[in-house]
Amino acid sequence: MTTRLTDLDDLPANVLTPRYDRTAHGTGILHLGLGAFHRAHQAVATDDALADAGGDWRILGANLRSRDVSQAMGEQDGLYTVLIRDRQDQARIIGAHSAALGGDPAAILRAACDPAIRILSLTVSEKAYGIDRAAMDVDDDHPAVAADLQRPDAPQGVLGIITAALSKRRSNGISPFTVLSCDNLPDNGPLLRAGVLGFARRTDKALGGWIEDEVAFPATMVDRITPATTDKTLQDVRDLTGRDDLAAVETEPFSQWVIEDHFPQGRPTWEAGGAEFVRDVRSHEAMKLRMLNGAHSLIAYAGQLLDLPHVRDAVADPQLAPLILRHMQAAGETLPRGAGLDPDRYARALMDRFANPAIAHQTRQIAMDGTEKLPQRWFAPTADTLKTGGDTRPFAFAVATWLAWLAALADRDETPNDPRGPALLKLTREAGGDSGTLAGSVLALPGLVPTGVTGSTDFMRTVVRKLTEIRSLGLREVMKQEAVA
Ligand code: CS2
Repeated sequence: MTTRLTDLDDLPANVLTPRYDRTAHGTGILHLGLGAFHRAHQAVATDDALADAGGDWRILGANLRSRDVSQAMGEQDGLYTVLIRDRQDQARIIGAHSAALGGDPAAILRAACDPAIRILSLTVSEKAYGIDRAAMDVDDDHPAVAADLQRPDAPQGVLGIITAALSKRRSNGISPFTVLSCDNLPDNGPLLRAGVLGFARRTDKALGGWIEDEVAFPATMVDRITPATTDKTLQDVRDLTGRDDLAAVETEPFSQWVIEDHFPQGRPTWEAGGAEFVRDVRSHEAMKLRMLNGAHSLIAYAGQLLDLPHVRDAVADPQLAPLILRHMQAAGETLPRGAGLDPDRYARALMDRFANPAIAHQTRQIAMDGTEKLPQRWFAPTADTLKTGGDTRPFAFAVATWLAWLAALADRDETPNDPRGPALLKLTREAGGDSGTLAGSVLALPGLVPTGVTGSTDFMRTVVRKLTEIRSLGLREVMKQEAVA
């Protein structure tokens, strides 16, 4: 029987372990969203920073609802393995977490009021924020926001907890923490700031003013492909480390973190883990969201329609691969010039990363939450392309794959895994087989597509034509035509 990972004693020599004395460092970060991505990304950079320059920067990891990971990490003294998938897998044990909380919002709020916490970072996924992005304000209809506005002193959601903690710190004369969103949202810092300010102003006007003056919300671009942990991850970790690890994650070798350098309460030396500190992350973020994530979403829906389970299968498909590249190029055209970006080189690097044979990244996983992801991945670059009179066909094709996937799910009576899933299913059913109605109604969902895009008859016509063709001829046939178009 294998023993559980609970300490760093007698691990095989080729397993990397923390290069610092864990007990010598206090906790300075509260992280919300203890998912695989956080464990494979920010926590690794923090582990490097602790080894590099020390400091009281260990992480208290927290999940708002689920208890599984926090329990597993609790049983493992906060330790877990990152399995870096490459030609040869490498196991690295991360020691950056001092403790983990799960499913206990009151305990999370208490922790957030602790003066030792100087950074509150987040990877909670796009849908958890509850921010109306068009209005740059809190979304009063978001379930967690609505509940927390009723009971602001017993918050359950992201905005409620951050605001309540800042309020307590203010009344107790404690400096605020820096709020660091690490989710794939455009302008994630300013966006979260707008959400917190909106929430605070609804409960306490003076608090809103204080947050506006005192609290930093640096923006970030985060990147590391991190497929969901599977039984194979756990088995491979067991084989490499000789330990059972219920919090193990697997990821690719590449990692990138670009951060706006605005941390009034200090920060770890994350540059030791490869982070780049810049004055403005927006161009990096646009490149990543539109090219990597944009192509990912195309791969997800096309892959689901073509029965390609993994990203690597999609880039190995001779008809789909050129369309993925075409999509990246079209997205690249929308990026600011003179910002030092090299979209062509980035596209080639992405194709290599996507092809990594050791990474089994499921198209099904990426297909989730389309209504939350597609505005920044597809619709913003479409709007920009329309403004400059560029070629929007790659985006229209991508949108048609999404709609065709929704139609395929409706045929099987399946609700899409999306916060607006029930509405999407209803609209798809109501449209019956009519592609025009389907495109018209889904793309008119509030806040999804800029009016400049839905208002373009040319773009909408192309979407409807592609959708009709995909439904009548099948995506494979349409891809052949697209390749020569
Ligand atoms: C993916 C991202 O699931 C998805 O939507 O596009 O999680 C992607 O793998 C990461 O952003 C890569 O950094």
